[in-house]
Amino acid sequence: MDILETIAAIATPPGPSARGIVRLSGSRAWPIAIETFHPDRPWPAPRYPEIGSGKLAIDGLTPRLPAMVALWPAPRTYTGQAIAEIHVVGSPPILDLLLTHCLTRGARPAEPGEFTLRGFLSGRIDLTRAEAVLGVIEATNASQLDAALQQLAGGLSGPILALRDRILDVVAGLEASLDFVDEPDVDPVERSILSAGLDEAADHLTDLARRLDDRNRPEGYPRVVLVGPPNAGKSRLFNALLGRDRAIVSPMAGTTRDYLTALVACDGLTVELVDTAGIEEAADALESRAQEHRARQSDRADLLLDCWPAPWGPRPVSNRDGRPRLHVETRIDEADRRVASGPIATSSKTGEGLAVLETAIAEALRNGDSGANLPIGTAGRCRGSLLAAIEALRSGSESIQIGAGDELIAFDLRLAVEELGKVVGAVVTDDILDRIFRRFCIGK
Ligand SMILES: Nc1nc2c(ncn2[C@@H]2O[C@H](COP(=O)(O)OP(=O)(O)OP(=O)(O)O)[C@@H](O)[C@H]2O)c(=O)[nH]1
Ligand SMILES: [Mg+2]
Repeated sequence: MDILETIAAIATPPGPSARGIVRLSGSRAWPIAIETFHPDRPWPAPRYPEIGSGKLAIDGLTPRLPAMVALWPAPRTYTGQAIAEIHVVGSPPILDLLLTHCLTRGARPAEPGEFTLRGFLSGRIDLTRAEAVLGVIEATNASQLDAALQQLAGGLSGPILALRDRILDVVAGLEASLDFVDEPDVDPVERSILSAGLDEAADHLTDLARRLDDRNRPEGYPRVVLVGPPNAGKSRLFNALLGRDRAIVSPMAGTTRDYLTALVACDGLTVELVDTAGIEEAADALESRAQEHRARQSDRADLLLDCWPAPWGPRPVSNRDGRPRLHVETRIDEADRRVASGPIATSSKTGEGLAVLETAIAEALRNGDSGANLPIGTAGRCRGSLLAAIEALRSGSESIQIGAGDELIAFDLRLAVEELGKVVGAVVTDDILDRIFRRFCIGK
């Protein structure tokens, strides 16, 4: 891939739309774009970002369609190179003609993510921001979009870069003292301060890694898991929230054995709803498998819906494990009288309370640690590096405490610096580049 070649791509999504855009980046971007249209007014190539309007003038297209050309000079652009955009009516055959026109005049088709890759290679954006761009494009709900936008604004790379800088300073200090063999190693007071600092940094990163773990699911939706005793009406509630009969419902206790998942929209938030087996003592191997499934699902839940049927009377006090949960009263149409306060009261038969439940789910998830959200791609890529950095920092701190020599400490810290560098993209391997940019769409 030669990044000095001029590239072109249709930058708007496939299919007809009100407006379509062909984007070009590289030294020939401006001349090629200017050639595609007759400006309404004489238009000398500008030195500042500028937009000109006119009529499209390309081979094979007789009607003179209105077009707009926008030009941005290098280097303060998304790619760091000269960029041009041609805006026309978003008709796929016209966009194809326009792109072909650009390709016959010296541009080549852009690879997926190549615009963003150029931005990264020219130092305009760091890797976590490139991923944030991807996160914005791929966001399927408001909270994912928030996370991506926050990262785009430097949410993740800022603090890690600062931490990495501080460790680099320490390494530089240690290595400088290595050059003076006569001088003693760092004195004991300084050592204990240093060791505490490293531990603190490791704690901070551990917290970050934990939050990454929470976010690192391929599908990326918050998981809402139905739990409760057998016959509580979990499966029927699952169906009711889903709007169709997926799960088997029966008056027999222990109906659900496997767990079922489905995507459900709750108040504008897409969640993965999970139906599980009722909580009970397992009498045989099959039941104990069902309980294992249930336990694993509730361990991975972002929110538990703890179901208890209203006709059964007051709910026994359950021991709380600190997980976010909503108490849901079920089957209230069968109860003689409504429980006065507390849980959300629902009936899957009449539909009562379902809207309230949906709003409560969305609210609980939105109030959860939203600040900790990270785009999913970043989470997956960074996890290994963060764990390696944490280990290196802890080992560095230990070396200090047992009075190891400066070289050893410096070695650990260098390792931490390198791993943190991978997270923010200061140290980049081909493997990382490939993993990130392969997921982009063409034109971005
Ligand atoms: N009247 C009424 N019956 C309900 C309601 N919800 C569930 N039921 C009935 O209660 C029984 C048990 O419902 P399920 O949804 O299978 O219960 P479950 O919690 O999934 O039970 P297990 O899978 O065995 O753990 C079935 O006969 C349902 O028809 C409700 O809101 N109103
Ligand atoms: Mg069930």
